[in-house]
Amino acid sequence: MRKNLLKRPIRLLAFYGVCLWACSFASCSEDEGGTEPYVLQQSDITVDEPEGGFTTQVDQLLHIEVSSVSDEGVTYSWTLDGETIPGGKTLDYMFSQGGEYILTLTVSQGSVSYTYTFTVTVSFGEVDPAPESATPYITKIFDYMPAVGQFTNTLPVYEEGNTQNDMNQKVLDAIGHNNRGMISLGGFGGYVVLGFDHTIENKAGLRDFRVLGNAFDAAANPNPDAPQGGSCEPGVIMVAYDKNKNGMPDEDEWYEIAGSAHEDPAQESWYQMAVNNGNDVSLYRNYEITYYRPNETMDSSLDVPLDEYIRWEDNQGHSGYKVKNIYHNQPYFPQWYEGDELTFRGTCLPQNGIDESGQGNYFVLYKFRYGYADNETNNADESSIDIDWAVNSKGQYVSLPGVDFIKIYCGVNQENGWLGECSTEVSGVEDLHLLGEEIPTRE
Ligand SMILES: [Ca+2]
Ligand SMILES: [Ca+2]
Ligand SMILES: [Ca+2]
Repeated sequence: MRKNLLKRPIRLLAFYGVCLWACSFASCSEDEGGTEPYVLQQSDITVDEPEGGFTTQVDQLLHIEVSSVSDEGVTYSWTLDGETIPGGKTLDYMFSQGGEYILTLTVSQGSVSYTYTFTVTVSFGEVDPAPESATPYITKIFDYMPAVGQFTNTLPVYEEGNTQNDMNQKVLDAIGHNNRGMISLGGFGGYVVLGFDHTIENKAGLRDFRVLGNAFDAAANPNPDAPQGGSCEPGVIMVAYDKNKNGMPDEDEWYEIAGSAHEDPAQESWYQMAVNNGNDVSLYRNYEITYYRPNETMDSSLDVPLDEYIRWEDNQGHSGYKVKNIYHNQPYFPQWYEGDELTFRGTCLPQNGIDESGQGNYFVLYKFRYGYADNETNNADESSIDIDWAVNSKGQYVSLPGVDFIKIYCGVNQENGWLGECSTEVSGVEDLHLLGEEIPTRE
């Protein structure tokens, strides 16, 4: 109590002091009985925007200063792609991802408010040249987690007690350094994250790297009019440029290669055939699937085929079971993973498998036009990728200067009878520039 009583006169004195100070330095219009109070006009606000909009680089500050006729009762606020960001009459903002952004300034005075819209293009710096010692092949495996599949725990082989690190090493032994072994990613979402001893440069007009798989064309498709297909088990490819140079792929460094179905699934030559076959031909951009660990009795059961083996649910309201087939008897759930549920996220591609025999004995997995792993034979140009096809989460091309890390995940959720689930295989990745191969990009 006593404290408050003492404080009040001091506060009042301070208040009058500020008023006296303010009136002696600023124009006190009421005292002078002169000018009208300031009213904000749209044209009173100016921002010096370069022709073509603002440009900046990732992880560098974009600095914008607003000029005004008066700031009397005026407030400034900003949004980026519709989300509020901090800032006032000056804006300092750092973008972590490349792309095009819509920046909006709102200037308000009481109930009056005006908006001003700008574009910002965020690009990347220059890439470091590859050192003399650089090899064109995979030198690091950061992570490997296959989804449920008939080759899971066998490609590579899981042995009792193996850890995640052990499995990563086995993957490197298989597909690193031009060893050209083979790993399977299992069903939808199963992935591998790999790296190199240098940055794969994005050369203009050229494809930059090739992903090796085991796709092949059908030798005896009973459907004579069918387009190219056979065993095409497309993996979606993600790429990361190590912009912060920490030698690791960080969350905000990833972009997805927009393959042909990303562009338009209906353009695939087999699209109508797949529709007629009852396939789900949608492309789901934020697909999520969860696989549930089966009980041990099922894992060890020799009573195959086991139709209700591993339950899955997705975020599109679908669910089902992965089948244990008669050819592969090991557990199909990754054995070094400790949880009871395994969730994967990504872009889910149209189902491309069709039983062309009509009796369940000749499945053809049709070929997407471009931009995926394990979708085209290894010697065909379409097994190679132009880094310029990388897009951000808004689907905008981001013009990466190069790529340090690649993630490949199985892109289709489909069971194909006796053939089993669609599962991407990977046997290597090659830097085309270090190999001296010049493959033009698509028109
Ligand atoms: Ca390129
Ligand atoms: Ca990084
Ligand atoms: Ca394959």
